[in-house]
This record gives sequence, C-alpha cells and structure tokens, in this order.
Amino acid sequence: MAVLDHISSQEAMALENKYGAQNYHPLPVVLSRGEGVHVWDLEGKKYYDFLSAYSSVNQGHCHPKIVEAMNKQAQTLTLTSRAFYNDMLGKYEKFITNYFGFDKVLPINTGAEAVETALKVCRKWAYEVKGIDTNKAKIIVCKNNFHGRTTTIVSFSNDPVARKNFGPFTDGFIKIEYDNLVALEETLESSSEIAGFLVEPIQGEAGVYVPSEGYLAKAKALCKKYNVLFIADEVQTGIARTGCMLAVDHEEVKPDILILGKALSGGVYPVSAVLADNEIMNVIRPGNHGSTFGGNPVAAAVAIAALTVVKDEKLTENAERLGKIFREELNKFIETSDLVNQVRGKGLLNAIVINDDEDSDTAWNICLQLRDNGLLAKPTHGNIIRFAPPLVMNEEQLMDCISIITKTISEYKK
Ligand code: IF1
Repeated sequence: MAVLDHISSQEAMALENKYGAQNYHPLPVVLSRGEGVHVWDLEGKKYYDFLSAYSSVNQGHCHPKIVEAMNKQAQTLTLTSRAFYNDMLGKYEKFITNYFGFDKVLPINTGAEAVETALKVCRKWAYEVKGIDTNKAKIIVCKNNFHGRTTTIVSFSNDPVARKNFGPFTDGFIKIEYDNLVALEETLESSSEIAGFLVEPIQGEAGVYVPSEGYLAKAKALCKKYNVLFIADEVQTGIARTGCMLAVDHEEVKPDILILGKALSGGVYPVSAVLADNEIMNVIRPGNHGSTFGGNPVAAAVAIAALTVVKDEKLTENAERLGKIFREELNKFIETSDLVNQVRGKGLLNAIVINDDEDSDTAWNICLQLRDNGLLAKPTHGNIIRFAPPLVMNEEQLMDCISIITKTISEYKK
C-alpha cells in the first residue's frame, strides 16, 4: 500500500494505534475533509463540528480567503528565519499591533510557546524595570488552569495526569483560587517579589468556568495597584470566540501582556503571538528569545487574512447573538431533562454539565451518540461537554445542532 492510498476509518485508527504515541484518546471518528461548520469522515458521513479544534477554526474549516493567503505565500517565500528580514513580518506586526492596540508583538508558533514567552517577558520586566531581586520573581496563576503542556507550564498545573512523572518542576509560581479577588489581593500584599498574574478570562479546559462579573476588571486594578503585570491568556477565548474580540473586552480590560494563538490563523497553520506596550516589550533585546518559525512569512500572511475575516464577516457579533440563543434554548431543555444540570459560557464558548459523577463515562457516551447523530463534541473533564462551533455558523444551522443535542440527550439510555 502506497503511503497516500485511500484507507478506511478502521485502517486509519489502526495505523495511529500502531505507529503513534498514545498521548490522546480521540473520539472514534476519522475526519478527512472540512468546510465551514462541517467535517466529513472517510466514509463520507457529514458532521457539524462543535469543537472547532478547541476554538482554532473560529473562521470555519478551510476558509477560502485564509487558504488562498497561505497558498499564495507558500508559493513565494515560506521561511527565512529571523537571521534576515522578510517583507511580510513588518507588515504583519504593524497590522496586528494596530488591530489589538499594543505597541509591539513577539510572533511565535503555538499557544504554549506564547505562554512561555509571556512568562519570560514578565520575569525580565520584573528584574529590569520593577527591580525585583534576580531569580526571586513570582507569578500568580489560578488553580485548574490550562496554559499548555511544556514542563514549566505543567509545573503550575494541578492536573495530576498532566504532571505525573514530568518533574523536577520550575519554581516561582503561586497558585490561587480562580475568580477570588480576596485571594488575589492577599497574595499581592504578601510579597514585593510578585511580577505578574497569568489568567484565562474564562477557564476553558477546566470546564468553561465564567468568572463573576467584574472579576477581570478588579483583578487588573489590583495588579496596577501593586505594580504587577496582568497577563491574559486568550489562546482559547480570543479571536471573537466569546462574543467580543477578546474575552477581556467584556469588561473593557487592557492586559499588560496579551497571549493569542489557535484562531489567530483560522486553524490552517500554527501562529501565536504575545503583545505588549514598549515599556514591557522593550526588555527583550537581540538574543534573548526566538524561534525558527516565529514570524515566518506564511504565518504573517495567514494571520492577516484570518484576522481580516473576523472583522469582515462580523464573527464577534455572530458569536454573541448565536451564543445567547444557544444558552436560552439549552436552558429551556434543562427544565425538562434530569440528565443535564447546567449550561454555561459566553458567546459560542459553552459547556453543559451532565448530572453524573465526574469519573462516569456518561458524557463520553453521549458524545458517541452525538457523533452517530451527526455532531462532534468531546467532554472536557469527566461530566462536562464543551460546545464550541465555528463562529461562521448561521441561526438555522445552530437550531439544527440544538435539536440534535437535545434529541440525543433525551433519547440517551445508560
Ligand atoms: C491539548 C482546550 C486544552 C489553551 C490555553 C494555551 C494553550 C491552550 C487557554 C496551549 C491549548 C488546547 C491544547 C490541547 C487541547 C486544548 C485544550 F482547553 F482548548 F480544550 F488542553 F485545555 N492556553 N489548548 O486552551 O496552546 O500549545 O496547544 O497551541 O493539549 O490537549 P497550544
């Protein structure tokens, strides 16, 4: 069999099980095509994608304008490294800093790399601007956070499965309860060596936990009061997902450091970014940080196209409007179902809580039945199912998805 011969779903899964590291437990479905809000499996079955590659294809699968930008640049100049200038990076840097309102951007590739970059910038600012003693800087993080999978990032995770046997861990992080301003202020007051506060505006992987109204604004004000950098990880919540361009925009908060990824490229290429104003970003000097692919011409062209699509197609407004309909309809259904406890979220980042133990397989089994009924979603932790369709979805498609979800849950038999 030649490597690119057509195979069946069973063959594809067998190949991954035999030759691939088993670092995921995917839902048993093998996708081979994506367009807009739909994906197809190898046997030609069509699905609504209600995960959007964890909020990476906000613009819809294979958006023609983003793919066109990638194809055009890929036939022109793909990678120069930063050893030389290239004609796309400066244009992209000007575009994205104006788009989000910051002086500078440090272009990188994955979300975790962007988080690591933000941590390094924050620490360097702490030593060289705030004046904290070298190697004493602390960064506050929240319990049940998810910021990526590097050793430093899992150092401040409390997910045992993400941490077990990956030590020794990186020092310099203080964990506090999410959505708890008293804990934040007490910690800020407790030490003069605090450099930053890293926070997800909505905790995605933890189960789409939306903090109390005003939490982000008050947290930012506390950080300002104690001269600590407010670092917003918008890798999952950014790029119109929650009904504003950034989730922090719901409270008109400007982070000191902004972290973007995923839908920054519309899911066609790894593109991430760290944005900050000069008094913070200028601590970075040649040789301090970098990456072979960071800021490459293809990434630049793709990100410009992906961000342009978000505004041209009014995806922020669409996410806000359809998200409200989704939660209204699911709340009506919840009145009639003893299997679902709650729906929560903002814009088109939502989740339902299944009325079963966290370690039950009910949520998983419901996702298997959703798959059979033509909609793809996956549980986050145990009994929580995340629903995050592409933001290009229209109302008719949303109502179709809602009926698939409610029908599947109503008919679910243990
Ligand atoms: C997996 C979910 C997990 C993120 C936030 C940084 C990153 C992510 C807020 C790192 C990545 C992905 C990673 C993927 C599953 C997915 C995810 F919440 F989105 F569902 F795991 F929590 N900050 N989230 O959500 O970005 O390096 O992956 O580009 O690792 O299983 P990355």
